[in-house]
Amino acid sequence: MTTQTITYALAGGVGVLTLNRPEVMNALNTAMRAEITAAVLAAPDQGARVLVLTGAGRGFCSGQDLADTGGGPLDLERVLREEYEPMLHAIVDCPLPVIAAVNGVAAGAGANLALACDVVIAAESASFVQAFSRIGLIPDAGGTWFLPRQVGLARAMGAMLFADRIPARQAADWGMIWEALADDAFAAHWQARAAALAAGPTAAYGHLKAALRASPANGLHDQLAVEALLQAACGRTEDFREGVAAFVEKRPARFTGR
Ligand code: LHQ
Repeated sequence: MTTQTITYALAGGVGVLTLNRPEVMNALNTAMRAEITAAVLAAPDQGARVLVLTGAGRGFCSGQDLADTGGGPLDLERVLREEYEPMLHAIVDCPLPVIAAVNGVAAGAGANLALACDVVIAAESASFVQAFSRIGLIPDAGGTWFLPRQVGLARAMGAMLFADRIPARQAADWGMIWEALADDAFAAHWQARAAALAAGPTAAYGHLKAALRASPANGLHDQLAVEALLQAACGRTEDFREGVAAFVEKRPARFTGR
C-alpha cells in the first residue's frame, strides 16, 4: 500500500511502514502523522505480528516539517495534542512489538518517534539529535518522558540542551537504543530480528509490552498485580501450551500468535 507520505508492506507477518518523503529527510507533516497513525492502528487486524518503522532515502525522520505551517503560524499545542499524540499512543499502545529501524538521522520529533518504538535498531551511520533547542523549542513527541528513562537525567539534559548529534554507537552504549549495526549488515539484521518476533508468541509480546509500559507509574505492589493479571492472560493462550509442549518434547516451538 502506498499513500501520500508512507508505504506499508506486509510479508510473513512483518508489517513494514516506510516514511516516504525522502526529499525532506521524511519530515512529519499533517498527512504523514495521520497516515502513520492509521497504518499502525490497522496493522494487527491485517495480520501483522510485528511492525517496523523505517525511512526512505538517507534519513529516518527529520521531525516536524518546518516548511509546513498550514498557511499561517502553527498552533503548536493543537498540532501536538491532535496530531502527534494519537500517533505516539498508537505505537505505544499497539499490541504488536514495534521496531524502529533507523537508517539515517533521526532529528527532533523524528528522534522521539524512534524512541517511542519498543526496540530501536540503527545503522552505524545513523544519529539522534534532540534538535529542538536549535529553533527555540523544548523537546516534544514524548522526548522528555522517554529519554531520561532510557539514559538518565544527566545524559538527557546534555543531549537536549546542546542538541548534539549522538551517533548510533554512542546511543547504543548509553542504552538509548537496543543496537547499532554496521551499515552493510543493518538491513539484513533488522529483517531477521523482525522475522524472529513475527514467529514468536504475539499475545505474550503484547502483554510484556503493556507490563513494561505500566511499570514507571507503579510501585512494586501494583506492578506485581499487573504481572499476575497479564500472566494469567498469557496462560490462556495456545502459544503458552505450545511453548511448554515444545520444551517437554525438546523441539522448537511453533507459535501461531493465538
Ligand atoms: C527539512 C527538515 C524539516 C523541512 C530537513 N522540515 N525540511 C512539533 C510540533 C509543531 C511544531 C514544531 O516542532 C515540533 C517538533 C519538532 O520536530 S521540532 C524539530 C524539527 N526538526 C529539526 O529542527 C531538524 C531540522 N533538520 C536538520 O537539522 C537537518 O536537516 C538534519 C540534521 C535532519 C539533516 O541534516 P543534513 O543531512 O545536512 O541534510 P539537510 O539539512 O541538507 O536536509 C536535506 C533536505 O531536507 C533539505 O532540503 P533541500 O531542499 O535544501 O535539499 C532540508 O531543508 C530538508 N529538511 N529537515 N524538519
